[in-house]
Amino acid sequence: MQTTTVQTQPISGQKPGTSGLRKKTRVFMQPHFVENFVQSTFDAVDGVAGKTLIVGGDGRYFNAEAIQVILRMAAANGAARVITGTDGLLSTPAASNLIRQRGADGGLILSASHNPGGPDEDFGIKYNIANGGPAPEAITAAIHARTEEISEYRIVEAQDVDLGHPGETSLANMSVEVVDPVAAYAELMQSLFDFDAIRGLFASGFTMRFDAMHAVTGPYATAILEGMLGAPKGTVVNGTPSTDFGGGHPDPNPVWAKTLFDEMMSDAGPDFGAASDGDGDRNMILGRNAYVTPSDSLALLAANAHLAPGYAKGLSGVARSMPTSRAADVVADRMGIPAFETPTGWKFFGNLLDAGKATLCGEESAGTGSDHVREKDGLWAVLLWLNILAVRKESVADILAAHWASFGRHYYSRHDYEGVDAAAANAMVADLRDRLAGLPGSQVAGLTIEGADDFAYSDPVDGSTSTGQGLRILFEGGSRLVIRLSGTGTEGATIRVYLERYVPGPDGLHEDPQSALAPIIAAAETLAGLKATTGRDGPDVRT
Ligand code: G16
Repeated sequence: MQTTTVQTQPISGQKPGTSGLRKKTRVFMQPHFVENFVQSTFDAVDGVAGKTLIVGGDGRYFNAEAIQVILRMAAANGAARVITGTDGLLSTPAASNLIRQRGADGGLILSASHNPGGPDEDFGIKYNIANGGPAPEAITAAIHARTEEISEYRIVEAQDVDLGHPGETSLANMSVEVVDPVAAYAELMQSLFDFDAIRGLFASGFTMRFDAMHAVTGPYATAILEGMLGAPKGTVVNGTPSTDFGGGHPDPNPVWAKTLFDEMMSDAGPDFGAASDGDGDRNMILGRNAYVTPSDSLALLAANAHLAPGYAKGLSGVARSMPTSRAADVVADRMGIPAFETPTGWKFFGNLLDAGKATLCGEESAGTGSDHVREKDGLWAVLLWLNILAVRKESVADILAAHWASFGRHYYSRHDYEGVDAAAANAMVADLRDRLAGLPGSQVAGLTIEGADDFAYSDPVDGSTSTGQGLRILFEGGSRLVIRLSGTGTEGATIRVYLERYVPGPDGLHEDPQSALAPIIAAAETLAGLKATTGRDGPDVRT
């Protein structure tokens, strides 16, 4: 088998964002695009000679072709072994687990997460390090630097490797191992949760709907919920992964999982509802007539995790991304454990988890996870909720109400303005940033501003710093407004406006969130001029 060294030139626009490199699929399909990025990644981690890599993706359009390229390049660069799932499928948390469990040196995950898939939609590649987590900024910066100077890549000339069945083959001198994508992950879940108790819950007639959104969690959810836990057939819907996610937008929120949401908001709905995203790391949690915001879910899981065997000894700490509501901080404070506030991006949790400083992590963007892997994990969150429901034997709505009564409620919503002209969005953020220092003490929309800054983070483990992570405006009484630009969009800019209002209770805990947040929404408009910048009357998506 012949190894070819192909001459190439740098291709602009290969800078990884919040979570790896995400672009339109057709951009990835350009000649040399995948090859340049993969070779740059290999070069940035001192090569892959003799190393073991995990490679897998969420099955979206171009996944199969990109994996074959990666296999041929890994072989040409001297990798010893690549492990992948059947048909190249691996959910992001399952890939993280395999990296850790198999002692791999790293992995490449092919996904654009919750973004739609297809030839005219989105694709992505992300490198994860040996702890199973997304590469930290130092490595993504090195990858980017390498993409700007690359002059050649190595690839073997070979037929496609058959990835259709578990087993082992070789490609040049490299072993290619295909594994059942679900088995090791299901075993890990069984080690964390009381499967007998959850089986008992389903046996008692408890009903659930899991919307896999035609994405990668379908096989995982079907095997675990229906196969191992005895949930009735049909509990999992849209469970067969398709390359374009059934033409949908695999983002588990009330907008994109509307069918599930509407079913759960009716008196005839099941007891429990959940959904996961394209690559299986995000989740949405619902009860009958109850929507649990991701921020509330993190707080609630932190307060109740000890009910699951894997967390019975308690939590070392809780971490959340800065824009995530501070509901988890209130729980951590009551529990006497530390609460960490990191920039947006799961990669910032890695050091805290490795150092044992945090056990649970979560983000407003529908991600929750723990130290069992180094990615957020959609199905894990669903199983922890099921374990809690099996022990507490209360409805989701009652558990939520009891939580607010005990800790107070952080009303929360995120308003997204998508596909905005990037120059206009950047100018708006720059202008507000320039005015931050003068804001404290002033009044806006009837609220008094207590503090304002551009969030910067200093990692307590390795001392690395990250600046410019989002504009924070804190109001008297515990309300908050955060504005930042998304790092995962593929077209123009997405402005994210995060709105939070704390009500300690006992009164005012059951208002409509958009009404409860009206003063903060008005303050955002006055401070940032969103209508003028976007030319729109309101956000495109409210979650
Ligand atoms: C990624 C990151 C998350 C982040 C989210 C949104 O999630 O892993 O940490 O919260 O993007 O980021 P942004 O606000 O910059 O768009 P995923 O599920 O897309 O991999």
